[in-house]
Amino acid sequence: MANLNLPRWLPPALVIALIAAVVLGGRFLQPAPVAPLEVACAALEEGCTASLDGHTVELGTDGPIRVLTPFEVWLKAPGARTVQASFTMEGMDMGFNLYTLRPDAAGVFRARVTLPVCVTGRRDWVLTLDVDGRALAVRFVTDL
Ligand SMILES: [Cu+2]
Repeated sequence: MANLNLPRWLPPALVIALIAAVVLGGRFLQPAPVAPLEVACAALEEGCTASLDGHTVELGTDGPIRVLTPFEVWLKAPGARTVQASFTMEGMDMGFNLYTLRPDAAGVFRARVTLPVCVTGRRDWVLTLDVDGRALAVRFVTDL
């Protein structure tokens, strides 16, 4: 049997390189997440409209937007199947929260949500509405 005189470190190095290639390649091949569509909404309580893939959707809230007080998030998006809402703060982990909006008798998607108190006292939030895999992001500030 021929002695290839390979350095002892070479086989493990090749294995590590192969694993790295698979991991990095897998990450690279995943579809790039589509950035959420930013919706400028001066007053969520009064409702706002946005254009999502050429369709006009309406969204808003019912009830005062306060922490620890349930209020309703609604979305009018004819033809939508799955609508979910989550709340985050820019650059801050605000814990896992995900609400599924269910259509009412009129076909308006609704969910009753409750926001936690921010430990730093911040009141600026980002509402992300996922409509069949397309995300709308709406910035808002709680009343108190
Ligand atoms: Cu916060």
